[in-house]
Amino acid sequence: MGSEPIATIARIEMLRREAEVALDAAKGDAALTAWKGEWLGKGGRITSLLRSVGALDAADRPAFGAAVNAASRTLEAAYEAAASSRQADAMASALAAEAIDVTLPGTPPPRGRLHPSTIILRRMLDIFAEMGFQVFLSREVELDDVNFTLLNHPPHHPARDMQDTFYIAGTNEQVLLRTHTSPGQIRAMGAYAPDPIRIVLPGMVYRNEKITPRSEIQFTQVEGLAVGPHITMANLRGTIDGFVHRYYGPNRRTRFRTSYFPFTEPSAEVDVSCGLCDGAGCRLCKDAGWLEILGCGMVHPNVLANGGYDPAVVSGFAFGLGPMRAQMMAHGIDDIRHYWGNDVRFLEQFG
Ligand code: FA5
Repeated sequence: MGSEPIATIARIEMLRREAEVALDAAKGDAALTAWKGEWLGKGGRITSLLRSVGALDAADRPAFGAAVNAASRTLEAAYEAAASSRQADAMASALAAEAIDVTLPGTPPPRGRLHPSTIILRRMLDIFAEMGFQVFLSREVELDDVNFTLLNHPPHHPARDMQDTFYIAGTNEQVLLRTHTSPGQIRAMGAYAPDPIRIVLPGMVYRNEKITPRSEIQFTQVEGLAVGPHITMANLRGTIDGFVHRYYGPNRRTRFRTSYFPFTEPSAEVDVSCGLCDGAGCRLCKDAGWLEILGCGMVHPNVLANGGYDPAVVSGFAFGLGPMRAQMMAHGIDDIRHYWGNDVRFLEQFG
């Protein structure tokens, strides 16, 4: 009778060793879970040994039970050790796989830049600042009176048709989007009179006209205005030449052609010699040898009076430039619609 439990206890030992060998071979979470079910689960091979305890002599039962429990605890501990080493391995390989090298250069986000129309405006303002002109900002939504009447366009005067106008609805055509920066002359005179003025006035203007490769309905202008005693056409010419030589280069020539603007008398349009052919005629200047860059003139006495000055005491000159057209010439931009087209392939080429 005494030999049976010993043989049975030896069997427990054998099973335990078999289980340990199987545990060694169990690689990965699924194999470990399967091992636990096979050996230590409810119907597992070690656990079910306890069921055979009833077949033993009562005297042998405690030793047998204790041996099964001891084997079970040993295997449980071995399992825990294997499972936690498996977890540590999994963690280590996950960390290795997801490791980030913080010393690698990052992917830079695309940088914003100034719009070409802003770049050219600022460049021109820099030049005029160098020549002693201050910047004066005026409103884009204007009174018809200031945009036209005070600039010497009487009501119904045909000169009003030179600039097609966007009126603000419901204002009986009394309020509009300024068609040029010249109404800023009236605003500046109102702010400065009777003191002398030397300003440039940049900004957006609007015209209700057909959009073509050369003409937009929204574009920028830079207005210049000087008012004071003894200001002459020679001062205007010197200022324009000073600007042209700084902006286009010292070898470029200017040409004044008589013109008409209601708010200047006399009036002129200024051409600059073509930078590509130097006056000989080419594709850029359409064989003219010259490129038109601005309108200008001596401020009309009526306008000086409307601005609060005495035209018997002071005189003035004014000019109006189109920076976008100047930039188009300089960069060979063949279509003004690129400016507001929002195509980054165009915009990225500037700045
Ligand atoms: C004027 O607007 C006058 N106020 C200029 C002026 C000021 C004259 C002070 C005398 C004294 P004009 O309509 O020519 O003039 O426009 C001036 C410049 O704006 C043009 O030389 C051109 O470069 C630009 N421009 C005119 N119309 C357009 C347009 N539709 N699209 C883009 N640029 C334009």
